[in-house]
Amino acid sequence: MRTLLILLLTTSAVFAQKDVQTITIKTSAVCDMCKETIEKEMSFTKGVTAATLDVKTAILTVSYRTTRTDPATIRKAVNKVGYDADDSPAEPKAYDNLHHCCKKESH
Ligand SMILES: [Cu+2]
Repeated sequence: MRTLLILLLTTSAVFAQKDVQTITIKTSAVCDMCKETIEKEMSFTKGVTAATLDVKTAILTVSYRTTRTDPATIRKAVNKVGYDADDSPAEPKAYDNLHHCCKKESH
């Protein structure tokens, strides 16, 4: 009986992990402020379980629940705060509102 219970718990843990995917997205972030903006937005994005942006490479690593969201939606969320995400361009209005040091043209 006990063995069965452990087996059941182990199986559900595997299923839970299967549900989570990790992707990397190339963004147009340039500084720590961008990092903060994007990571904060990711923390509010439905289905995202973890997000880290590497400022040096501008690569955002996102873990998300496949049952709740998808890469296209995550890229859109990045675009919404003013940054490019892979081939998906930043929303012009959001980009205009970025701090001048966060604009890719200033670098
Ligand atoms: Cu910035």
